[in-house]
Amino acid sequence: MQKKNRIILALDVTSRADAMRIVEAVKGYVDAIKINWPLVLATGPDIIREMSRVKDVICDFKIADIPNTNKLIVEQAMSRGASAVICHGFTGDDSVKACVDAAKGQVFVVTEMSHPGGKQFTAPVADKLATLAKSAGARGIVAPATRPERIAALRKIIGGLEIISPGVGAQGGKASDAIRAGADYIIVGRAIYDAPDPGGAAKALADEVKEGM
Ligand code: O7M
Repeated sequence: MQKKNRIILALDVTSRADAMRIVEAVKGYVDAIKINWPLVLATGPDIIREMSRVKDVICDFKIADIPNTNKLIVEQAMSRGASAVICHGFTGDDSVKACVDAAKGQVFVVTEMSHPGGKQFTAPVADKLATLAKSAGARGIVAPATRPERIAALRKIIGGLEIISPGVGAQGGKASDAIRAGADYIIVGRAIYDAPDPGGAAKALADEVKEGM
């Protein structure tokens, strides 16, 4: 994934037409497309291949199962052209390792989640989840743009691993704050795809990211 604009588009729309329209409008301003269940369930798994022809695709299936099931899910995603996958870490090191092996290291592990409820169960164990991501050989972690101070704290634990950070815009986080705190990429959905001018919104965020650097 090219580190140019440092924006990952969260393409949480539910039709192929909307997906194509948004991607066409913003492809010059984002480095990757994150695909989650809403788009895959609405359009079918071949959307992964289709989007991978335009940009690197991160499959955000928040994989959280026993090692064998995790491996099967990751293999399906990677065989359709995904460049990376996202898994949960609370399942334990064997389950995360199964993802890492199946994705040849291209795994991001969720730590503290960005929404208010993320404070309830994920925040108290986020440091341990980050440590696990590192020891399992993951590529990076997911950390909250809604709490930039947590990005900075988690950065100290993971060293040179990558941080991708959701929560900018609709959830209240600021792109420049997340980047300044140590995020490599911000993940943005509604602030781009719900904007009247998605291309303009993505460009404005790309400009704001530069401010944070
Ligand atoms: O910008 P939004 O709020 O419209 O979308 C944010 C995206 O990031 C959406 O796809 C969420 O599923 C995802 N996300 C979070 O919002 N918070 C988290 O803590 C973790 C994720 C995520 O990407 O996990 C991998």
